[in-house]
Amino acid sequence: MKLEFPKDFLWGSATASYQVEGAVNQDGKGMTSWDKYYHMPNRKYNGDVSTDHYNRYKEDIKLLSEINQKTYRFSVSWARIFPNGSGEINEKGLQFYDNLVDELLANNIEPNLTLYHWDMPLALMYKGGWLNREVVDNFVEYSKVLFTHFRGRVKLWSTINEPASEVMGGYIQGAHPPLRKNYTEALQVAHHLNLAHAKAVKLFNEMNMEGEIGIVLNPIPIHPASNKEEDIIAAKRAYDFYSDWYIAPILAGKYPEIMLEECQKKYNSPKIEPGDMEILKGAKVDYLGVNYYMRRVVANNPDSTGNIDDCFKNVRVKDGNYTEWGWEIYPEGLYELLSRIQKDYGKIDFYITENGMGFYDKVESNGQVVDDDRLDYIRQHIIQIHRCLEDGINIKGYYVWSAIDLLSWTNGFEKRYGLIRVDFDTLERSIKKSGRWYADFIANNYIE
Ligand code: BGP
Repeated sequence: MKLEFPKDFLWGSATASYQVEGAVNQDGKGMTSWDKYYHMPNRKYNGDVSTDHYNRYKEDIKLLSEINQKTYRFSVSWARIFPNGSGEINEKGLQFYDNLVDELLANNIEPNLTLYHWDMPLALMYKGGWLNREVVDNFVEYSKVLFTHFRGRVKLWSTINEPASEVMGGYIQGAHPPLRKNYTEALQVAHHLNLAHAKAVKLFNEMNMEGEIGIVLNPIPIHPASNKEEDIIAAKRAYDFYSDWYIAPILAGKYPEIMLEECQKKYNSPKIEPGDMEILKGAKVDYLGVNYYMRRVVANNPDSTGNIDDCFKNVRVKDGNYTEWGWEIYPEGLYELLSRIQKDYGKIDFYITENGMGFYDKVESNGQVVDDDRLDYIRQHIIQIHRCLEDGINIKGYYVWSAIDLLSWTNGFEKRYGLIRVDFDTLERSIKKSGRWYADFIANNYIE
């Protein structure tokens, strides 16, 4: 059967500043939280050079054009614009993104700019990072500079990438900077991220910016491990914790009630100041960006310590299809997730802002990467997008993670995602089989 897609559907791919740019000390950039983190003892890799996209962006955009990308999602490094997080602007930093955006436009590739993809200026992290409410205003100041500068040239804007990961990684698991494990802080950080997002959206609207603004979330569809009531309850709580805690404030200006009550009782957090919920309610997004990688299957955890994310545990599915990194390949989850969001909150436009799978790529003797698994992963998810569209779920674009091989936050350079391969010894680029396949698919705009 031939599955056709709307003519104006935006097919593309994504990266993020710290993961591709390298050039960490070039042209006046300030230090970021990740620069500091990767230079702590016993770190095996860092983003000092990465793909050196900062100096090779022209070559990269040429390759993106060769594989027919209609859009490219990237993030701006806040510390390139404000080396100290706020105050004086670094013109050379702005110049880099000027060049990048102009080069994309010259190649007919629609830029999708994410304001914040985790690389917080170190100066702000020393002030307390997202735990400090003042940083919300610093974010708005930074957003204003970019809105003003790119008005008319950038039409697709995302405020923040995956607040959930920032909260979980940085403040619950202690695996990302600032390496905290504290629920009270985590919940407060989540609230501040929502405020920062909402205030930036408000500013965007007040400035009568052309185009669309949204946020990028990573909600996860959750399945109970069995039909037992305790597992069904566990799945519900897991969905609140991983997904709805972040969706509800964006789409409805509220927090899921049961979880909010529990958190305020247990952790005395988040502290919500008068007027905050009105700010969240007033920030209507033009779209919801969804990063989708996998589902979770959870069971009740009988050994729970009583913490909010401890009453359920992840379960590996028998006969499930897992990658080398233990991520379950479950394309139907994308359809299930978007259907659920639309059912809960009504009709909204979506972009799939990230979707892809990390593998140890094998390079053939002729230098080619024949990544049939990745190709199939992308294909299966595109089929689910078609299913959504047929069902009245309005997805306007899709971004493969990632455009080019890059640094994986906790897996370094071994876990590859790119449509374009990078040899990290020589920094040479080459298009993988998945990239060629995606290019043909985009040219045809249908799957058979
Ligand atoms: C998302 C992030 C991306 C990217 C991706 C893959 O959560 O937004 O930046 O890293 O996950 O994750 P990983 O590199 O850990 O496999």
